[in-house]
Amino acid sequence: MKLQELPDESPYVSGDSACPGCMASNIAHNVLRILGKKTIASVPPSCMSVFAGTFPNLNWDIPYFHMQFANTAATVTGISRALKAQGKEGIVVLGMAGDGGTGDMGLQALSGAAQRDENILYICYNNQGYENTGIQASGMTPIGAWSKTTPVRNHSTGNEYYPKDIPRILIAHEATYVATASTADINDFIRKIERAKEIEGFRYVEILSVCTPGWDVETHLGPQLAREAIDTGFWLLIEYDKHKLMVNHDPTFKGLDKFLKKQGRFKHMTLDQYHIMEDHIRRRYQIYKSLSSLDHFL
Ligand SMILES: Cc1ncc(C[n+]2csc(CCOP(=O)(O)OP(=O)(O)O)c2C)c(N)n1
Repeated sequence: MKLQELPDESPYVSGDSACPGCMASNIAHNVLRILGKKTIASVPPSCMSVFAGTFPNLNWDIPYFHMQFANTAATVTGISRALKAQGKEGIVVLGMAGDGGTGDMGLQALSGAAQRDENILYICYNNQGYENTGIQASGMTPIGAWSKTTPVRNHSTGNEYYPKDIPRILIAHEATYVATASTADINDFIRKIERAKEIEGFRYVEILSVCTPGWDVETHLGPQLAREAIDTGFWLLIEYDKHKLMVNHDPTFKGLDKFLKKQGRFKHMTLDQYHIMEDHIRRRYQIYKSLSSLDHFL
C-alpha cells in the first residue's frame, strides 16, 4: 500500500502525551495504521509506555500489556503461544520497545525468541538512548554522543563505545525477518511493516526515532534529520528476508558534519571523533554490502 491508501484511522488514537516533535509517537501511529485492530501489543517501561497513558485513558485501542523492562520478547512469546493453543489465527502479536529495552535489558529474551523462531513481531523504535528516564546512554547510543551518563566535561568527550548492531546480531540467529526502517522513506517503511505483518515466525523491525530533547534538536527538525541520517549513512536501510540480505538504499555519505552539527548531543565533537564516527559508518555499510552479495546467507 502507498501512504495515501492507508486508513486515516489507527488503533493508536489521539491523546498521547509525547514531547513536541517526538518521532516515536508518529512511528506507533503509522505502525498501527498498517497492522490494524487485530493486534495485541506489549510495551515495556519506556517513553512510549509513559506517553500512551494508563487504562482507561490509554491511547492504544487494542489489547495492550505493560510489563517489566526486560520482558518484551518473553511476554509476546507467551501471548502468541496462548493464542496458538486456543486455535486463534490472524492476530498480530506485537512487542514494541525502545533501544534500551531491546539491546540492553531485553536482549536475552529477544535472542531466545529469535532462536526459537517465535511467531511475534518485535519493533524497536531506536531513539539511541534511555530517554524516558532523562537521557542516559544505552548500548545503542552512537559513539561520541553526549548524554547524562556520557558527559562532555573533565576530559570526558561523550560516549566512548560503538553502538550494538542488533539487526546484525539477529541475522546471526538466522531469524525469519529482520529489517531497519525510517519515517523518512515512508514507502519502504510501509512495505516492511506489511511484509512483517504477513509472514509467520520471528520478525524484527528497528526504526530510527528522532528524540528532540535527547538529541538536543529543535522540535521541527525530526523529519529532516531522519532524511539526512539515511543520506549520510548514519542510518542504514537493510532487510533480511528468506535468508537473503539486502541494502535498500546506498548512502551518498555526504553532509555528515552538517548533520551532526545540527544536534546538540554531537556539537562538542573533535575532528578525531568525527573521523572515528565516519569510519564506523563506512565500515558498517561495507559489512552489510558484502553480506548482501552472498546468494544465500549462512
Ligand atoms: C529493571 C528496570 N530498570 C530500570 C527501569 C527504569 N526505566 C524505565 S524506562 C527506562 C528507559 C528506557 O529506555 P529505552 O528502552 O531506550 O526507551 P525510551 O525511554 O528511550 O523510549 C528506564 C531506565 C525500570 N523500569 N526497570
